[in-house]
Amino acid sequence: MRIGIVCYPTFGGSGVLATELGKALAQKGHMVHFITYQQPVRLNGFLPNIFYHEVQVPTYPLFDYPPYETALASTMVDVIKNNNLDLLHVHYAIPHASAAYMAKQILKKEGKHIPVVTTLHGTDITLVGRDKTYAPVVTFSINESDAITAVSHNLREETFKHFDITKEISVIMNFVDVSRFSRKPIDAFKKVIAPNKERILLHASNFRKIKRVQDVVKIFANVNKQIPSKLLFVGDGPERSTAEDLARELGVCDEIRFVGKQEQMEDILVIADLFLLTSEYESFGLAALEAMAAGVPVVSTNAGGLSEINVPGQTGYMSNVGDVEDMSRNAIAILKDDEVLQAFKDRAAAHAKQYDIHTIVPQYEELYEKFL
Ligand code: GMT
Repeated sequence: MRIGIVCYPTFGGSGVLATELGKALAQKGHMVHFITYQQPVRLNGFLPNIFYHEVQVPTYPLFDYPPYETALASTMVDVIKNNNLDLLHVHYAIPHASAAYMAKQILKKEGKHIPVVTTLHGTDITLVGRDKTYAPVVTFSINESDAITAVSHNLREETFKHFDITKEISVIMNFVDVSRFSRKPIDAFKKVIAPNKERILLHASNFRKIKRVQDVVKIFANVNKQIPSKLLFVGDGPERSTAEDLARELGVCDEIRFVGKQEQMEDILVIADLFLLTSEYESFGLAALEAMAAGVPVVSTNAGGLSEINVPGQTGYMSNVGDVEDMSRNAIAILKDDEVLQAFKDRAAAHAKQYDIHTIVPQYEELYEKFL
């Protein structure tokens, strides 16, 4: 198949998932064309049947807001026509689904039919998409897609709850390449982070308000009182300085490292003992699944789709949003004993296998085949 993939090229979960999907499809022999405004961060290395088309957005003195959506739709038309694409798969509804609708209508006039699959990821539905400045266009363009998928059952329900959707939404859960994440820890790296064999806790996100990173710091401060430990913060975003300030206030700054945005998550996750995810909402929590695949148990909130992947007492624990004390108790329960910790690690790694790339990617291929 010749497939066009449209996504955000950044470290966000939707971009990561879309890029990993494209790479997996290319490895299976499909021709995959990425259409984005920048090279996606996980699109590193060379694969013969992957193509990248950059969306150029020319500026003009009249434009306070250069019309990205128009540039995207025009690029879609160009790429679809010149590469004779069979299907367009857009990730994150805003503005990808409406740009795809526009491209589809233009191509229809020229006698070319292009099926559009829209995958809903999370905040496109639960936060940004619901805003009345976007909602009518989001609703319309989702309904105009030939197929709609959501990354969890929770997100499917949220979509029906908040939008007037007239079509079926299939759930295709997010996936992880288990073989890539099940690595041996690099000892030298572990020694730098935890020279006295402290436990390593880790949080990775885009540090947006919804992630509640201040809860991560509070949990760590509680854990650190009882168990010698270190905290790694991976990623960056608007709430980073809040986290840093709080760490200083709680006297744990020296035990915390902010390592910034990282591409090789597999090398970092594998040295961790516990992943903390304190979000107010997660449609799925791909970062938590990647942690589990690396054999790292997860202490998280029970928001959104997290309860679909984190199994209490098995792969980690879940608490209500903001219940820092409960999450601290759970973290300590997992970390305090070597044997207990190892059992959680083993179960987390085993659990992640059901979301392996080789199980989930065929579900997308099956969906695509319906339109060919
Ligand atoms: O808000 C983010 O964390 C980024 C966002 C995205 O779309 O880039 O992530 C969403 O999609 C991920 C991949 O499907 C999910 O794993 C995340 O749970 C989801 N984030 C939220 O729902 C907040």
